Amino acid sequence: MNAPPTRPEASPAVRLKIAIQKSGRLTDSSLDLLSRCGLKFSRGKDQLMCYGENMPLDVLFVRDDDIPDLVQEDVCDLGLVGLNVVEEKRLAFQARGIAPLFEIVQLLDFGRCKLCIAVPDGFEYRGAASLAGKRIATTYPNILARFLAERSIAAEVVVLSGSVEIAPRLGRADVICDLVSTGSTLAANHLRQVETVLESQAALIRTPVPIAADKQDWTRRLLMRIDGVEQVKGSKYIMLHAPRSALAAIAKLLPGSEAPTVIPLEGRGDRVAVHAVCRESVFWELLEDLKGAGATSVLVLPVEKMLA
Ligand code: PRT
Ligand code: ZN
Repeated sequence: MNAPPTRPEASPAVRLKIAIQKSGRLTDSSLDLLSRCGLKFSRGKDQLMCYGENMPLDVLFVRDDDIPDLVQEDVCDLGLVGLNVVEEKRLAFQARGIAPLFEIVQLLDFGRCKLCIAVPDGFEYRGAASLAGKRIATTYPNILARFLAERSIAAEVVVLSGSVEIAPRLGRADVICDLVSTGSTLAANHLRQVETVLESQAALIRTPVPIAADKQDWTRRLLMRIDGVEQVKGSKYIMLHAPRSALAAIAKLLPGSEAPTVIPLEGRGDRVAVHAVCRESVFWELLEDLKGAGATSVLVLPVEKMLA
């Protein structure tokens, strides 16, 4: 059992608040990101808020749809949420004449999916014009309305709160507009994807209102750490030995690396050690190519943190 949370010294007013999804597809990756930023906190099972033990940062666990509103209302300074939710909320606020008070700081490397239009097997689809006059079920009415308006298509948007994929079978809609990742839900419901309305992934959002002066230092530090964690995702540190004459060929092979570090090897004037951070995946084929170019003792290590 987790120990009860203790509130660290800073007063509530100077503690940063970040909202993340309580329980869902974004939860584990959001918690992983925060812990890789160095945050330590204990989370009870049904707790809605956890106090950071080593930073003046508190985490609010909420439904993902509420995250932009919490930033809008200044309850939270930051949030981790899907672009699909951010965009839908932004358009909804705009439609009501309210200025959205949340902005994207950076996209994050998780929660990837697409908001797609899918039609039942057998539906004759000849481009977006085929949607004219149809009933389209979705939980994203504002994003869908923008897609239709941009193409001057008049269709009926049927707003559902869930189980969108069964709407055509129930006779509630002709086609659907829903999130897709692997596509297996569409296939299981005899639907096929015909349009991508929005490409989505998780995003870090913040209020555009200047954050209180006494919170700014930690905001800056946290945003820098999040950026540092995101930058090293997938990055590898490669170390190898090589003949000096093969350096140019080896540098060319190292994917997405900045100028590698070259270190002379003691007592071996003709050979050097090469160290490089590669920002792309490192496959076995690359190691074989490096070996072919003259490299030996090739080591590939994960990169845990990086501060540019
Ligand atoms: O309770 P709460 O409101 O917080 O959760 P939720 O049910 O609204 O959200 P959740 O946990 O399902 O998704 C949270 C976020 O994850 C979404 O807003 C997206 O940004 C992102 N995401 C990534 C997805 C998917 N992939 C996804 N596949 N969200 C939903 N789905 C659903 C989709 O709606 C469909 O029902 O998964 C099904 C399709 O999946 P595939 O793999 O069969 O294509
Ligand atoms: Zn939700």
